[in-house]
Amino acid sequence: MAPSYVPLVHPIGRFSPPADPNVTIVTPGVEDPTVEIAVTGTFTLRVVATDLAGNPPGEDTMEISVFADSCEAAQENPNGYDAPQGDLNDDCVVDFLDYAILATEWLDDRALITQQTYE
Ligand SMILES: [Ca+2]
Repeated sequence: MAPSYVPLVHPIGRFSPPADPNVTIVTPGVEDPTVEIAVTGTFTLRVVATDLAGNPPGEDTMEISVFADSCEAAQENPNGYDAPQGDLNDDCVVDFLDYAILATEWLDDRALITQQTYE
């Protein structure tokens, strides 16, 4: 997904409308606004601030990654993800579903126990 550049901060704390219709500024006009992003992906938030004295504007950007759920977010953690041992369906929790997977394959033996011919 292409980066989406979001709000421009005006001297009195107003925001330009986000360019992406999936991005909503929930609390405009406050010092630390809440921004909701309705789709998954990586967004670049660009903030430009000016003061009333007319100094040159300052700006910065930050990357915001939005995931489908907390498990996906944990698995994409750039510092690494330590999956729980026994999480056979990769949903970040060891529960009965993992046990069912184990039970389904209980005593399955895939070792080469009979003569195999390879051509
Ligand atoms: Ca699991």
